[in-house]
Amino acid sequence: MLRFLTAGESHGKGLVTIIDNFPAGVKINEDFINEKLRLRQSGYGRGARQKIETDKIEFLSGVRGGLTTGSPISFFIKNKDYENWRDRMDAFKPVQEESKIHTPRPGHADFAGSIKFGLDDIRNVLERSSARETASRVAVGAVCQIFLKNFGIEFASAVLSIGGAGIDAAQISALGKERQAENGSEEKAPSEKKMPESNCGAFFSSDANLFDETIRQNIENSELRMPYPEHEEKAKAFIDKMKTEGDTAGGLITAKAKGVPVGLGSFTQWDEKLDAHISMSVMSIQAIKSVEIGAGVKSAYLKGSECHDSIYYNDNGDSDNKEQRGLISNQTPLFKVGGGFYRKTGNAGGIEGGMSNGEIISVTCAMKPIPTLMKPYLDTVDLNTGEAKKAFLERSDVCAVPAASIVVESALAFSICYFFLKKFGGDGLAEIKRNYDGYVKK
Ligand code: EPS
Repeated sequence: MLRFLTAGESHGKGLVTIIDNFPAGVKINEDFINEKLRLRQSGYGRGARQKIETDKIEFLSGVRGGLTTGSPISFFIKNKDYENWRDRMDAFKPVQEESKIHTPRPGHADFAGSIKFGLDDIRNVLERSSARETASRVAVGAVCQIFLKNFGIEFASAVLSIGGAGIDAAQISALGKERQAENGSEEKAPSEKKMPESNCGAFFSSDANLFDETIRQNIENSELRMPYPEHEEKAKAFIDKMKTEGDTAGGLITAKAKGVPVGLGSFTQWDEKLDAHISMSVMSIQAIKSVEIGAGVKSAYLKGSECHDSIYYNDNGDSDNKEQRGLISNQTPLFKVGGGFYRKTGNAGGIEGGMSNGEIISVTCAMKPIPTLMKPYLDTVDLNTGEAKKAFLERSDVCAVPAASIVVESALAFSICYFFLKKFGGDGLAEIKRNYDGYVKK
């Protein structure tokens, strides 16, 4: 079973990660991993900390001569900022009373974490609960992506909106109104607001094909990792406004996987379901508050006849559309299992009955605004005295939604890799390739 563990504090020496049960013989591309780490550090609205750090992976074990050995992979990502925190983060120096924090920030792990562990300094909680840990997860996801590339599986992610600026939320309310009108409970919504019939996204999502070259370039060139440049200005203006006001911004993120063969995950047990695993991977990312697969919440508003993705078959296997939908990878001419079968819509998000169905896997999630604010807006209480206080102010980001999109993509890659290895087994790449070929080829 593929698994990983992370350790490390935000202002400690660095992050340590162990990946266990990763197959041997996989060629590791350090540049690919470091590029993902760089992307996670970037984005409009990031704070001063990212000017200090230049995250780079340092393998400690499990990779030799550029190839994985099958032994546990461990790696280190250094915190350069540790130099500025040496005294406060030292393993043995006594913690100064006056440096201790007793006022939990609402929305952070501070409150429950301090009470749960019986800690009299919130720093012990915030250091570990910090989203700094996501650097580890991005590196894990990048290693998984490197492996899955051998089977033509690709990943993409984007930011759909920030503070409501971006993909229009009116779509869903219009659909809801239309349904109410049909039920006789409300006036009919204007017809121009009707939802598109086929929709590959969730609640607020769009049909954006993140694997389309133009969209891919747009995301790459966007400081917010947004697929449509016209949304960027409004979103940036919102971030600027939040910065001026000492406030923070959240947003919506989507991540997709293309080329995933039919049958990853299983319908046979609740904890074997691919969508359940993806949801846990994504929901466990700091500040994520919702996870949707495919049409997600929107499914509640669709009729059965509109919601489910009809099944089609094309015998010759080389239809243009099939390439687009990810049924055929560059390396595998035709997936016999799932191969000629295709859908025209993606409301299931590529998962039915907890299993991949050969379509693009699509996940959308909401990130809340970061709970560390630059102005004392939020009320809190001193944990020692019960006294009413304002939440403490600490350097942070105004918006980390673009960074989080890379983390979500990585979380998705881990879940897909987990089930891929479960299905195709094997300790080394060559063995896994044989298993895979036996399943997908004629
Ligand atoms: C974070 C607060 C900020 C972020 C940090 C997460 O750090 P600092 O307190 O040093 O300014 O920059 O994220 C990272 C360091 C990172 O690499 O993503 C928090 O409180 O969660």
